[in-house]
Amino acid sequence: MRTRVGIIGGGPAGLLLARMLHREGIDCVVLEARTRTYVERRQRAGMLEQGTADALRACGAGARLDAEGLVHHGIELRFERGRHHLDFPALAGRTVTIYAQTEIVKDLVALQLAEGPPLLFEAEAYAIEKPESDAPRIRFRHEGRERTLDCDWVIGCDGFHGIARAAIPAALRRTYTYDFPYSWLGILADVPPSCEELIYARGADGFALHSMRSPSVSRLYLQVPNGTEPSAWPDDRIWRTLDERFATDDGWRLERGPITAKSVTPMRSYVSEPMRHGRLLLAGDAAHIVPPTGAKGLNLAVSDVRLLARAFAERERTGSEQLLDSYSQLCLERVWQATRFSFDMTTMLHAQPGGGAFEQRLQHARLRRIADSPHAAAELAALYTGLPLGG
Ligand code: RFL
Ligand code: PHB
Repeated sequence: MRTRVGIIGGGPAGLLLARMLHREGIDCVVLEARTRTYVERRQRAGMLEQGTADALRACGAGARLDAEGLVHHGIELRFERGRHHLDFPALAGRTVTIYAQTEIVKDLVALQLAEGPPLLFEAEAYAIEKPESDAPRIRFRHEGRERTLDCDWVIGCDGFHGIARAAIPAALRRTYTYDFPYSWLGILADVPPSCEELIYARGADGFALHSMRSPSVSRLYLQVPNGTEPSAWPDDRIWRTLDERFATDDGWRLERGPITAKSVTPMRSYVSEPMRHGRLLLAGDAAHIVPPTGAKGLNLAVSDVRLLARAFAERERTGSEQLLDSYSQLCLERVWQATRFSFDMTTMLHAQPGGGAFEQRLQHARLRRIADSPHAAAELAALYTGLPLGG
């Protein structure tokens, strides 16, 4: 097999890039290790920056997003039993949209299977050869056979556990990692959300987040210790802990319903530099991970591929590789801003295990500053709703 751009990974980054390249008339192929059912069911992100929603619309994947996505004008910060609303249009001139990553993946898969370019499921890449040459090659397994895909360019959109990052020689790579000393227990529940906007709560003994998937499905998260097994959290314990962490003095109530999914996610920051080696470029979780408190992971993946698609389109039209040459640097500037923001949100809202009264007073001072100062609130709103693309 041969193509111009070989894309490893059919998550949101790989699928959106394929769609954007296809619309520019640039030939590409997507290899996805898992089945279609698996990638369409993987429960993950839900909060889209305006730029992310606009990018999906611009490539023809906006119909269901516009019909079913929930436009949010702010978030609520909850601490010391009080509620503080942040008004995003007033503070940052932008809104955000709640639309599940599973739905984005379904929309992009359906478009790609209907209109191309080729998307192979159960096609696992196991080697990238000669990335520094003009003719890199991907080796992969598909339908019990070992096959090759010859490319002009290889894009690693294969997530944190993929193979692409390791195809950059270790001597040329720098990685930066921070593991937070807590995890999130996430649930889906068949109950209408108890709020109109997302609630980020610093409860007395830890963090809780109230998000949603639709007018009838709630998505909730709880801070739990690292190494927690979901089975240690029967439904009743989850609801009781959520009640405690969201408790206010004005009698707000969390509605309960049947829990349909439960999983634990560790909280990690990770950045691998550079994001390009010869004709291999990385995008999304393959190059960087942020803790979900800032809701930035999917949005960063989409920003990467928007820049990539723009760079390939420029090369196609003018022959210039200037944007491709600055791709890694442009992405990493944004990635570090998001890493910093996600770190600040995470450390401001979670209980530090073994943390003393001093740390807790500092957290409350940070939260209080955001609640009281329009400048501090505007800074949070600008970063949460998304920085402009640049480039
Ligand atoms: P993905 O989604 O991991 O997709 C990578 C794909 O590559 C495939 N693959 C391979 N294919 C072929 N050959 C190989 N050798 C391969 N190795 C791997 C995999 O099967 C997979 O299909 O990465 P991508 O596309 O970069 O997308 C990144 C996002 O998925 C991720 O950043 C977000 O989900 C993070 N995230 C959130 N981001 C947000 O912007 N807003 C949020 O509200 C938000 N909430 C979250 C989140 C992540 C969470 N978890 C579970 C980590 C909430 C949670 C709980
Ligand atoms: C989600 O809806 O899954 C979600 C929303 C906001 C976050 C993290 C996760 O910060």
